[in-house]
Amino acid sequence: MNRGCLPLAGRGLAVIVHVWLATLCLAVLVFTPHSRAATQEETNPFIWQSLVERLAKDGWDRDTVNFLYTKSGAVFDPNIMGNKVDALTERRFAQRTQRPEKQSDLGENPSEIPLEQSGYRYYLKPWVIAWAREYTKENQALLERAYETYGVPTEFQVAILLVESKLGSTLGDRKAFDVLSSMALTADFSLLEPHLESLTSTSRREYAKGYVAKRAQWAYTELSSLLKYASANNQDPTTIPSSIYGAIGICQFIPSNALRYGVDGNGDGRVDLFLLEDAIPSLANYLKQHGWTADLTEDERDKILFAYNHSTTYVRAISSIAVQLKNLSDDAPYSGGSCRASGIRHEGYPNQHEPLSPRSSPSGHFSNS
Ligand SMILES: [Ca+2]
Repeated sequence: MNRGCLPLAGRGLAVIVHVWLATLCLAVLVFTPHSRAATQEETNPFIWQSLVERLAKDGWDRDTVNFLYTKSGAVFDPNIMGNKVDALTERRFAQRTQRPEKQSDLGENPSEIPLEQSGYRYYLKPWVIAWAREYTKENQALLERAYETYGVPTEFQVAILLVESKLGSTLGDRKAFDVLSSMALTADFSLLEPHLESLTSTSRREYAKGYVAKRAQWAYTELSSLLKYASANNQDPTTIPSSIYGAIGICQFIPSNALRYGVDGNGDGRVDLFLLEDAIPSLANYLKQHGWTADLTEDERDKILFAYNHSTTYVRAISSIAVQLKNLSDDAPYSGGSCRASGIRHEGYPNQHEPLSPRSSPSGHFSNS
């Protein structure tokens, strides 16, 4: 962590907090709140204390961070991590106990699942492709500019935006601050353990505990990045919408990648990944920084797409969508190199999306890590 920039980031947040305080006071005067049933976590004002202390130790202003949790009303949701841990633990130990003769019945490599039968089939429907083509035309100037600057063909830009956020129409129904805080808090395994259903043996518990330790650390790093991102862009970090695992914006970046690859495309001094003018060049910049060039082989291109999202089915889907967009564009001036839908490979590369596991669905999945 670059602690050198934290005090500045902290001051930026402090300024925002003063504005929030004024707004909050006004809200209290205007609204008469009605009581409602509160969860145990909501009634425990100290549930976030360990996170507050940890962030303060890493250079954030304690009062500011404390206020963020109070003001946001963030509720600890153990199920974000818990559901994933239960699923992974069950899968891990089911595999270990699987009889050899049964393994051949499992359908094997998920990369071989036809796209039409995969969770990506929606994106291959003719009307969705047509929609993406219209979107391409409507945003031709932005897409072409990103192509000229970063070398990523427009059909790949649009294919990724389509799958990541349905061209910006679905940006997640969670809040990144709440999601990442909840996951980071599970560094204290005792807070998560009562919510887990898969810990039926000592070995399962040890496996789950080890996994949670790594992912909680990942979430803490992303939470810190979210605070930096919000501070740098004068945003309220507690209100930024996200996927269930904290990916933000039209291109669904995890916060550390928003910091690393985000581009101020419209020159207003901020990186706003919910704004197309910034999201498109940020996406193209990410791909270029991961090696995208004009003369990529199919394998090289697939490896870069796989980094964006650790799913070989995702890579095939993106390639297939790009092919169809490219074919539709042949009757009009249109950038982009050749592309062919490919089979899959490349297991095990680091993911620009978050590394929890293969995504369970095409949307709201794990983002770049
Ligand atoms: Ca901007």
